[in-house]
Amino acid sequence: MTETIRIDRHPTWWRITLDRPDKLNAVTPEMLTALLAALDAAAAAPDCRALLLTGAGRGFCAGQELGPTVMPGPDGPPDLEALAGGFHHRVVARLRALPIPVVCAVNGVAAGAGASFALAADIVLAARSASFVIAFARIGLVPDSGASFFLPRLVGEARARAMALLAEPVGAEQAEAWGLIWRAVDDAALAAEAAALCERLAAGPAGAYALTRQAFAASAANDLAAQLALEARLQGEAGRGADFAEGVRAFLDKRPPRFPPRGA
Ligand code: T3D
Repeated sequence: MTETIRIDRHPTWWRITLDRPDKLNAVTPEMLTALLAALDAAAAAPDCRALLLTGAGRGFCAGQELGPTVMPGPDGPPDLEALAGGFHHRVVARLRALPIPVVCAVNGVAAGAGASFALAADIVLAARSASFVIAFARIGLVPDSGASFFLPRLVGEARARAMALLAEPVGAEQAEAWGLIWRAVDDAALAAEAAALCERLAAGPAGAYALTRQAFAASAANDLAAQLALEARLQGEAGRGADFAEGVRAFLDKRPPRFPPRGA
């Protein structure tokens, strides 16, 4: 079987690279199956305290492969509901449910579901030459893989709707200015900056990070009262955790904290 993703296991964090560079890493069911398995493995590996998602070659990910999977067959048109639900949307849900921080290094164009995958990360860095194309309308589809969820929350309705309806590329610097991503960086610096970010996150409070992700996940649906109640519950849990004990001890000792392993 052709490898469609690469996994680099660093001592405290993993990098997953989408690896079909000749097709700008357009995704296939085979590739998304491999990606789902890699995400599960990262979630289960206690040493993996941060995850980096990036692409090989000059693109990050050109979305669904426009090929046999989405062409009409002898039985009629493709079942895109099943394709989205069975693959793309499971990836987005899994990325959001991971107990570790996710960094995305967008090394080139991120189009369609590729843009959605990037926006599902906690922290998105992009090379200055990279762009985001909400490409679905170009081929007569609707934004999916979370695009219609992430975009209005990140950049507001006006920009989200124009991005989806016009499907024009938005460059990395514009994306940063709009709040679509965390930061645009020089192309040559992207890999090193993303690695440094993962090293830093991997040295952070893993338990508190997992709870923080839970808080953000819930905030999209909660009103303020519900979110305050959730924060109180999560803070109670954090307060009983080893991260907090070490964080306070380190502060009082005037030294950097040495946070315990995941799950401690
Ligand atoms: O059920 C469901 O959920 C359905 C799935 C929906 C999710 C989606 O993602 S729908 C959106 C699918 N993606 C697209 O529509 C984007 C298609 N690609 C493009 O528009 C352009 O390639 C880009 C804007 C991304 C980049 O343009 P450019 O000029 O830099 O590169 P290029 O020359 O167009 O592409 C380079 C190669 O990659 C080329 O192959 P070749 O001719 O050199 O052999 C091109 O065909 C290939 N490629 C790019 N994107 C795809 C692709 N091949 C298959 N599928 C692609 N999506």
